[in-house]
Amino acid sequence: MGFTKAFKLLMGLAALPTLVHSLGLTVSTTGGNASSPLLYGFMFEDINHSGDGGIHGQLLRNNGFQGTTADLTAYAAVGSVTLAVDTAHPLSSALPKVLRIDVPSGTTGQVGFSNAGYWGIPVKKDTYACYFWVEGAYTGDVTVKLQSVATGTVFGSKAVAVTSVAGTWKYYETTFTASAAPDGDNVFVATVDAAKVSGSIYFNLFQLFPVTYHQRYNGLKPDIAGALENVKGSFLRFPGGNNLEGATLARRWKWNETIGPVHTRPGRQGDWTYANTDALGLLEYLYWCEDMKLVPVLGVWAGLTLGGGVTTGTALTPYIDDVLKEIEYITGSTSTTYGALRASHGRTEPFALTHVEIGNEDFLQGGLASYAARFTAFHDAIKAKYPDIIIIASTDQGLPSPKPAGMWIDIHYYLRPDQFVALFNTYDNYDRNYGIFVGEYASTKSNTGATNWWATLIGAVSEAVFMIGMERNSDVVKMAAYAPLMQHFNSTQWAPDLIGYTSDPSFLTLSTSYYVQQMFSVNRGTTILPVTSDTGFGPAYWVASKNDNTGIYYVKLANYGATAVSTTITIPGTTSGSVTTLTGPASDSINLPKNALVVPVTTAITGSAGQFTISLPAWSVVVVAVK
Ligand SMILES: *[C@@H]1O[C@H](CO)[C@@H](O)[C@H](O)[C@H]1NC(C)=O
Ligand SMILES: *[C@@H]1O[C@H](CO)[C@@H](O)[C@H](O)[C@H]1NC(C)=O
Ligand SMILES: *[C@@H]1O[C@H](CO)[C@@H](O)[C@H](O)[C@H]1NC(C)=O
Ligand SMILES: CC(=O)N[C@H]1CO[C@H](CO)[C@@H](O)[C@@H]1O
Repeated sequence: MGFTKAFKLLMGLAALPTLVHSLGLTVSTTGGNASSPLLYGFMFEDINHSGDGGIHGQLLRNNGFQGTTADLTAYAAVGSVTLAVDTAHPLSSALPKVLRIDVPSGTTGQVGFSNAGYWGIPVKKDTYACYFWVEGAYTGDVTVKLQSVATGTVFGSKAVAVTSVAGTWKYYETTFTASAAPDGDNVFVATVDAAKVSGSIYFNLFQLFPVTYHQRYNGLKPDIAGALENVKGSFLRFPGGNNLEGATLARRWKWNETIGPVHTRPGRQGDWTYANTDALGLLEYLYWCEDMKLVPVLGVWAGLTLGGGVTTGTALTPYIDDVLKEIEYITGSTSTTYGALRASHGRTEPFALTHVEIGNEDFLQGGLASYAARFTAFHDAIKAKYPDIIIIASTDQGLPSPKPAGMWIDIHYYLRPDQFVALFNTYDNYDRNYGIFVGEYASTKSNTGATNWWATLIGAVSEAVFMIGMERNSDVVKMAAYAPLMQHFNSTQWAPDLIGYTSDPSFLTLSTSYYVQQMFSVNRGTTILPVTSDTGFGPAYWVASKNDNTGIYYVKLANYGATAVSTTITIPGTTSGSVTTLTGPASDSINLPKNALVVPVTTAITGSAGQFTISLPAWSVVVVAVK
């Protein structure tokens, strides 16, 4: 950190008046600037098992033996059999490794394998869909079931009659119902009648889904998707993040290998330590956007890898062409090559695509020196074919000079609470000619610099202060997304995150920061209104807006201080509405599984002559909505 920045932070701290206990605000009912309709949304990449094992609905782990080190992770033998990863019986060129079950001659009874899922399998009262491929001579039942590890209780099962032959893979689908398990410590078990197997039987790509969000084939988990839907965000940036880039050129995210039948998707070794199945692929992301009413913000690979150097100059041409193909796959009519390919995957109607981001954090790994040229090459090629698409740079450094008109800039912040508060007015004097996308931000450390493994109340309040600053400037700040979005508590590479979960559905946990995102997103005005106040910003911060369609006025406030602030808000002509308050017992309060200390509380409020008196508790975020 340079001297100037440190000095500014100190000033930010010193300027906090700790003795202010009252605040008077008057909201103008006229004037102001239009707010960005996209302001609040989501950034997604597969990190901490947010995709595989997270929002994606498929519950079995390592089901296609993908990634660089495919082994028997998550599998165990059932009965006196041996399991192996077999490479002599490929299911497809994409999935060359399969599960072989060697059954010694003379074995009888049910034998097969169990799969422990992603640190257990969530078993609810639900209907489960199960798909699998089988090879090897076998005529008999394949019995699938969901079972408790601790007690052996079977929650649901089904016997599927199979006529399998040697040398040919056959595909089966079934559904079965299950009752709810008391916890997440469950396995999926598939068995065959040992007496009917001669030698070995092969399986691959066993898939298990609960009823999915919007009942999509290969869809999302409804509880995690539902928690996200309740934020009512406006956009989804995908597929990364670092996970777009790849450790090497060969390991980058390739759109064309995430589409089509799942057994034709090779998956890849992701950038966050684990293999990605890519069952959550390009089309699934687009359905996710459609079902949640999110504008897709497509990140495209732009030459930078995390460990294998940077591709520049004319060597980029095939990758630029590849992006044009990807955009045609998304937006093209069925008379185009890639639009027709999309139709062959079940989707004839094109999707709208309005925002494309060139790369991710291209200041990393020596990428900055070449970024201006790389950005320009992608920008110009996309604009030539799709002039209406807004092109976003992945960094505010190393940009072309002059910058192309209409481009936007993505900036990321992972900071301490005091640092977010110091950024409150950072966009007040920004160049209005280029839209800003705060594509990732989160309070990740305490003010003493300790890493947070859980989002804290003070962190969430500091994010709210920063968000108030962005909303006041949402004529230039077009979009903002907290990151990362989700974490599986049993395999986390980065914390804190907005939503956490385990295989036990009752562990779904919404962080302190989740509620700030939700409160800000669901209470959105179309016009940001001028406000006059009897005191300056700090420790209280505010922004006012009006939704011109509903007539509702919103005042969002944050108290980044240890003392309550009595606040009087005047909005001429309004009479009543609600006040929603988020606070907790202490500044470092967190939301643990089954023990959320920081949740919003909404109460009715009635004004007198357009005046409302409320309290901003110590360390709180408050939204007043009245008309
Ligand atoms: C509207 O935007 C201008 C900058 O373009 C700014 O000076 C002014 O304060 C904004 N008004 C409100 C109400 O945010
Ligand atoms: C996907 O496209 C890349 C070019 O970006 C190409 O190298 C690769 O072979 C393609 N994969 C498939 C399965 O067609
Ligand atoms: C997963 O994480 C939860 C919450 O921290 C913990 O209670 C549980 O024991 C963990 N399960 C496994 C399999 O590690
Ligand atoms: C801090 C933490 O939870 N780290 C875990 C991240 O996930 C890997 C497995 O993917 C674990 O080995 C780490 O312990």
